[in-house]
Amino acid sequence: MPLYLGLDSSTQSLTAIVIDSDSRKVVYESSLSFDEALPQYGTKHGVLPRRQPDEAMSSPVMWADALDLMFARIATSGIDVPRIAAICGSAQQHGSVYLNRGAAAALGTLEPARPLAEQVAPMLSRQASPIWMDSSTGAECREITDAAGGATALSEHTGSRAFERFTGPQIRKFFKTDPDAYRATDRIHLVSSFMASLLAGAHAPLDPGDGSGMNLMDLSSSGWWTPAVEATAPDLGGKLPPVRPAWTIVGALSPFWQQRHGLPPARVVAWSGDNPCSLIGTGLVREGRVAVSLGTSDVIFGMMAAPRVDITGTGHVFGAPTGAFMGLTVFKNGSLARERVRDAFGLSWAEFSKTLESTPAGNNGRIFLPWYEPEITPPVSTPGVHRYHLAEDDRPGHVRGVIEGQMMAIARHSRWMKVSVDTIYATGGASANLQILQVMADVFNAKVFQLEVGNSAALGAALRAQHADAMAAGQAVEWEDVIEGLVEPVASSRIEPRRGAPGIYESLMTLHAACEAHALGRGPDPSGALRAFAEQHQQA
Ligand code: ADP
Ligand code: XUL
Repeated sequence: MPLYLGLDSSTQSLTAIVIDSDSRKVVYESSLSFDEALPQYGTKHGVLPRRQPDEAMSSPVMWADALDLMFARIATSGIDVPRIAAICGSAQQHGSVYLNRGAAAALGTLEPARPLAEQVAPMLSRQASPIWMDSSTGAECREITDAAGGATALSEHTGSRAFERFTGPQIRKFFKTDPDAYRATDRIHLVSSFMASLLAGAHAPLDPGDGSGMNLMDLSSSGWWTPAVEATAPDLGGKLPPVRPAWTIVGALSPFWQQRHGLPPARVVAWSGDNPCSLIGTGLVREGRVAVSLGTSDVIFGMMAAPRVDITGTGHVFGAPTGAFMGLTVFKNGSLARERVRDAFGLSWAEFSKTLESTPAGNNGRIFLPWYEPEITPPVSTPGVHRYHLAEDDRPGHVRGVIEGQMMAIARHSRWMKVSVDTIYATGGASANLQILQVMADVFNAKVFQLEVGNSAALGAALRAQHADAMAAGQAVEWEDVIEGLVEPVASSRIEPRRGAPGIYESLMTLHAACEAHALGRGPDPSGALRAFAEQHQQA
């Protein structure tokens, strides 16, 4: 009766989920917020105080500290800890951790009597880690694109054109701004492989899912793509971890964890990114359906049997933990933008939801573009919110406007994935909000379900631990069997599009596209057309 532990080191928190593989139940779930549980690091929403508005850094020592705290909780949780057979993890994607030459030995000789954090700090050649919210590498993106043969070549090989948050451009910026520290770096990990290394007590490999968020990996071979590696920084090849299949066993849980927290020598499975893990945790192991994750970022993703790269340059193709591929499109102004609107009008989530419920589909032609931060999709480097036909003090107009604006952007900018969406699985913190999901159903003209286990990334990691454990034992294993019983949609949460609403959004989406074009300086002001739309659709 083995237990499997899945961890999710996300932007704002660390979550653990333990599943029982026989009863198909979650037997333990716990989450700790970095800002609240570890205030000494001074993060806000998991991000260190910003030196520049377009930079976003976090602390690898804090992530290690959180892991130490979480294992202490698990050890005293009352679950039958010796039954934990394998551990796998999920991490925010793209973030990079820079380790020095002493790290390899230090990882293997961690002292159980001392906290992990103080033993990790000396391993680093760079104290802070740039994370996915960073958008400061525009110059490096252009340099890499040119040197690697252009945007199309980069997309075709790595699955994405150059993106500011991707690890390659971030590594190049580090090399340019601090060449000595770059030279002193022996190994560059992603957050995922760094955390796996801490568990196994040795440098861990990357999996293709997280590896494809770097602008460095060749999708078809899951190996490093030499033109991109050479375009990024000198001697980079020797500093990158190897890429191995997602079900690779990295090692056993190291003596540090066994002695410090009384844990068994469980198998440690290669970690992956939160989106690849969520693909499993939402049960999308076949092509067709999509999931929308409303976390710190909003992400729409689905499985792809073969890589269909986005020629418009909006989305990404990543490796999937099944060995196939996944398509995804990422929006930076997700939960934090919703919070900005909620807070600007002094609302609770309950009041926010009530306002959403009492306002009409189409918002009487009021459109709000919530680019509080530089946006990933569409690319917006200078942040700023844009209001069309919307007064600054219009509370209901902003509440509905932010949600409709986000949902229409998600729907329009994911068309490149060529999935005809009839069912959406909603996950992430804001998927608890049924009124937000109603707007999603109306805009997409699709049924929306919540999932029984809301943290799909941590659940996906636990399911991946089970899969890899079976593979390591030489058992034939089907993904459908691995996910059985644990990725069920909550039947009572089924949300249908409301009559008449999808038609309204069909016409409003053209105007939403026109607002985006205008805000980005590429088209005329569509306010007149919005007034005409309002007259046609005016509701109380
Ligand atoms: P991540 O995994 O990216 O760190 P989560 O998926 O845990 O983030 O989501 C956290 C976010 O969920 C919070 O920032 C908060 O804005 C949002 N959230 C939580 N409850 C609600 C709610 N009832 N309505 C809308 N948003 C919510
Ligand atoms: C994916 C992305 C985010 C992060 C943080 O490309 O940037 O979804 O993984 O969750």
